[in-house]
Amino acid sequence: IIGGSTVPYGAYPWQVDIQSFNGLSQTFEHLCGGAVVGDRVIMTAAHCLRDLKKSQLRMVVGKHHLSGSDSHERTYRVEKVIVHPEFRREGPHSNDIALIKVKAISEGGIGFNTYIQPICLPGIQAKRAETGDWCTVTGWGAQKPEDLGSLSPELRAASVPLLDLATCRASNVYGSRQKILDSMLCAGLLDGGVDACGGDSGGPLACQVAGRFELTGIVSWGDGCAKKNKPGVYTRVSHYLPWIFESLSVLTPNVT
Ligand code: 4AZ
Repeated sequence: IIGGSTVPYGAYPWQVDIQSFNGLSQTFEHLCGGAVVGDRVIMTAAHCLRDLKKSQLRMVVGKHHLSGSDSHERTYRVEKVIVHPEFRREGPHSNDIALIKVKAISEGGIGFNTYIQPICLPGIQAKRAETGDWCTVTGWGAQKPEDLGSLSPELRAASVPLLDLATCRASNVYGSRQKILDSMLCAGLLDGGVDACGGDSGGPLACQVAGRFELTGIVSWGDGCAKKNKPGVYTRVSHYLPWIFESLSVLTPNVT
């Protein structure tokens, strides 16, 4: 996160630290962000998961400090991953969305408390966040655009306004409809200085609507970080609600 600040522990209790196994160091290391959306379900960006096997992934919730452990953190292994079937790695990542079901711990799911809470999905018909609304992007990603590898030791947040697609497609911004699809969303300042960056991918862009936070976007891509006229590009979660509900019914079948 560039141009943001550290947050108090528990302020964004849906934030997930997605880790992958590094064979060289023989440890799990930060890979991406994610968001808790259900009792055993986490949403992230498809591009985060690359060709990783389930056994190479770990989900940590209730986390604030990237290294060392926090009082309420819990770590889960992965039971099932659903990557959007039309995710395209080439060009601008399209359909950059995935759902992860965590393994139960003695029949329990992700138990919720002050430090671990799900975030709401956008409503189907309800009022949603709109252009000009200020939303919050969170993560442990780089704090300096020139130092993509430097993660933040503590969770950080930045406030960014939602831009409309016409602004984002303008010739001095991303320049075309082919690049910025209707299924994407741009947020940030055209002057630059505030943005998500390397290591924030997959994490939530949360907007407050009628007094509660909802998951409006997923950190997906951008031309660099915090550059003038290059706002962050997010997966527009509302575009995927039908796919999300279909996938949730596969992940959490109803026994009756
Ligand atoms: C990345 O590499 C990345 N400024 C994430 C977000 C943005 C750019 C790059 C958006 O994970």
